[in-house]
Order: sequence, then structure tokens, then C-alpha cells
Amino acid sequence: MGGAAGDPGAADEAELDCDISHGGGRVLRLTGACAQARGLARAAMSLDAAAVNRILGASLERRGVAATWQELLVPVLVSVGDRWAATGEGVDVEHLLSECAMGALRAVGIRLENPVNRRPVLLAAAEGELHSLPLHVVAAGLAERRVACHVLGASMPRAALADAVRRSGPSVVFLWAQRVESSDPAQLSTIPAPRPAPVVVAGGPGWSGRTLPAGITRVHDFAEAVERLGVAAGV
Ligand code: B12
Repeated sequence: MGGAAGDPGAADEAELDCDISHGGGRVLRLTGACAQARGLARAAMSLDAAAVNRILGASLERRGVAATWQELLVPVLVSVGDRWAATGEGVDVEHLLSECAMGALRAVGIRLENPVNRRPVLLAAAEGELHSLPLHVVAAGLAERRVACHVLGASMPRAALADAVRRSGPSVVFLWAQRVESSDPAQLSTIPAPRPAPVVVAGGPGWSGRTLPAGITRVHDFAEAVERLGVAAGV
């Protein structure tokens, strides 16, 4: 698994319309995106899952998780989301791209042998939160550091999360909230602290402006998340 940033791709400073010939005039606006991101946007807009999988697989292999997330996936996801907000269209594209991305990112963790951590790292999305893709990118980034994670996925009820913490004794619990509607800080307080207590980390734009319970830190980007969770997991 290649972890180096490597080839950043051909930068394109101009706003670019990825016009999809058989997509009925569907357009995605990508500003300053690399060639691979434009290819990913075209494949996603064409609902060409095989091409999306190929592009993501090759990028993860050659450039690693951080570059694939920041240079390919984030620009295309943001653009797909903006297009949905403006037109109400493209939920199909959003689903296809997220599904392929989760598959490609999961494969990074599945290939991890002999992880360095003994205690689990739990990654979950907050109650009511269906955005779970960032959990998978964090898990893949940690796998590159030989840290194995348990991804608990979307909309984790607080009682079930508390139970999982009691039963598995994690070193870290990461809770993602994409939206303010799902970022009730009280659910962070109900995470139990069996000895030794886990480090609890909150991530995602949903937590912006929220006051988090004492002792809980917030991370703001992929690199900070992987660093903070990796240290808490012992690497
Ligand atoms: C894929 C997607 C979906 C998929 C999710 C699939 C999945 N399994 O995850 C589906 C189709 C299910 C979905 C559903 C919905 N979605 Co949606 N979705 C998206 C999309 C396109 C990408 C989400 C994502 O992974 N983002 C991750 C990164 C790319 O984005 P970001 O968090 O904004 O990144 C910022 C920071 O978090 C940070 N960052 C970047 N990467 C990382 C990594 C880490 C680890 C950290 C800590 C930080 C970090 O940097 C960025 C700049 O600050 C976004 C568009 C967008 N801009 O995000 C919309 C978006 C998040 N969705 C949106 C909405 C409104 C919805 C729905 C409510 C729609 C509906 N009416 O049903 C539902 C939510 C239902 C629910 N109960 O949760 C809005 C949210 C608006 C808001 N602020 O609340 C967005 C922003 C679209 C838009 N432009 O309006 N969605």
C-alpha cells in the first residue's frame, strides 16, 4: 500500500465543466481540480461504478489515502453536494460515489495484517447521522499506520455505543457529525469511561459552534484526525 502523496496530477486552475455526453447535459463544476478528480467526476456522473472503482483503487495504491481523499474525493463530493443543493438532482450519483468510495477505502483496512494496536479504535457516526464516509477514510488512513479500527457506521444510538465501549474497551472513540441536527453534545457525555478510559474525539462540521464536554477534543481535518487517533492508539 503506497502511503506517499506522489503525483499531484495536472492542476487545472480554470473552472471546469465535466459535461457528460450521455448524461443529458449534466454538469459538475470543479475548480482547480486535478486530472484524476475530473476523471472521477465524469465516471460518477455517468454512474460508471467500474470506472469509479478503478480510479479510486489506482489512486489509493499509488498515491495513498490522504491524497486520494483530499485531491480526488473531497472536491468531487463537495461539487456533487453543491449541485444537489442547487438543483435537487444527483442523489443517485451521491449514493454511487459514496458506495464505491467506502468499498475502496474498506479494502485498505482489510489488507492490514498484524495491526500494532491491541485495544480497538471505535469509529461511529452520531445518532441520526447518515453521513458515514468520513469514518471509512479515517479507518483507511489509520490502516496505513498499521492501526486497525472497528467502523460502527451510520447513526449509532448512544445506548448501543455505550454498550460497545463497555464490551470492547477501546483506546479511542471517534464520533462524526456532518450536520448540526445530529451533533447533540450530550451523546459525547454518555460514552462510558471504563479503566483505562478511552480518548474521545469529535469530528465533522456538525460540531461547529457546539460546546463539547470537558476532556473531549475536536479534530478539523483528515490529517489531524489520523494523527490524534493514531497517537491515542499508541503509534
Ligand atoms: C455523500 C453525501 C450524502 C450521502 C452519505 C453517504 C454516506 N454513507 O456517507 C447520503 C445520500 C446518504 C446523504 C444524505 C443526506 N445529505 Co448529504 N451529502 C453528501 C456529500 C455529497 C458528501 C458527504 C461527505 O462525505 N463529506 C465529507 C467532506 C467531503 O465534506 P465536509 O465534511 O464538508 O468537509 C469539511 C470538513 O469536515 C473538513 N474535512 C474534510 N475531510 C475531513 C475528514 C476528517 C476526518 C475530518 C475530521 C474533517 C474533514 O474539511 C472540509 C472543509 O471544512 C455532502 C457534500 C459535502 N460538501 O460534504 C452532502 C451534504 C453533507 N448532505 C447534505 C444533506 C442536506 C443531506 C440530507 C439531509 C439530504 C436529505 N434531505 O435527505 C441527508 C442527511 C440525512 C441524515 N439523517 O443524515 C448537506 C448538509 C448541509 C448541512 N450543512 O447540514 C450537504 C453539505 C450537501 C449540500 N451541499 O447541501 N448525503
